[in-house]
Amino acid sequence: MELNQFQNDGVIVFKNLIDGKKIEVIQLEIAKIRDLVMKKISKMDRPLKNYSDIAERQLGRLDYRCGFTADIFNVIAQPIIDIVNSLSPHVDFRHYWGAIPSLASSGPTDLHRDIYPILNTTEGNDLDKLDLNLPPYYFTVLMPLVEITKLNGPTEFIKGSHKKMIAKENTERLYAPLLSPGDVVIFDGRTLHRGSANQSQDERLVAYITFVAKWYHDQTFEINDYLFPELL
Ligand SMILES: O=C(O)CCC(=O)C(=O)O
Repeated sequence: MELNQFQNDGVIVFKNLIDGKKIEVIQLEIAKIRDLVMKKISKMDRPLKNYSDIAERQLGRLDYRCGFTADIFNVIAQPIIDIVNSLSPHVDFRHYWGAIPSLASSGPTDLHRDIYPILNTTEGNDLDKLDLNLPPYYFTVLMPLVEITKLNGPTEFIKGSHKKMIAKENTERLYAPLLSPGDVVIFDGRTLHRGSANQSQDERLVAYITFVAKWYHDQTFEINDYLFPELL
């Protein structure tokens, strides 16, 4: 059932997958990382340029991938690793953690896929047949650490777009699940999605795990320019 839904939509929500105690522990751990990050970047030019361990997609929409070393991150990842393996049993994955806080009043991101076309034969968000014929080889797993409401900016998805070479934003209905801490969203990296604007007065904090096939060249770490080498 879950497998069917995921294959059709390219995105699936698991309600209450992580218990409240564990959520509290990662909230505390990420707050420690956040303090270090905010202290350092408050003295820098913004939006930040792209580093291997931190990016600012636009002013106030950060993405950091450093400091996730506490054991709780392994504990929480384990059941998710099992789900990912069941969704794509023929692919061998590695994974890494990150967090995407969008600060109060930050704008939306562009609609995008998390993967690039393997053969580099298409432009923009378009994919080639080859990209669609592969089994899922890239998953993004979102874990909200605050309530996600219409106001603070749910992630919006075009269901089924992971199976389309060309998917036009304005012809499709966007799916924007409202979520609570403990819920988990898993989507195929080919699924078109975007972060919507945070129109609230509070930070919208979402942790994530990226799962990539071991053969996939993830360009995230290619830059080899770390702002927080001490958190590696
Ligand atoms: O911030 C969001 O809701 C979107 C996150 C996103 O675009 C991504 O994980 O690639």
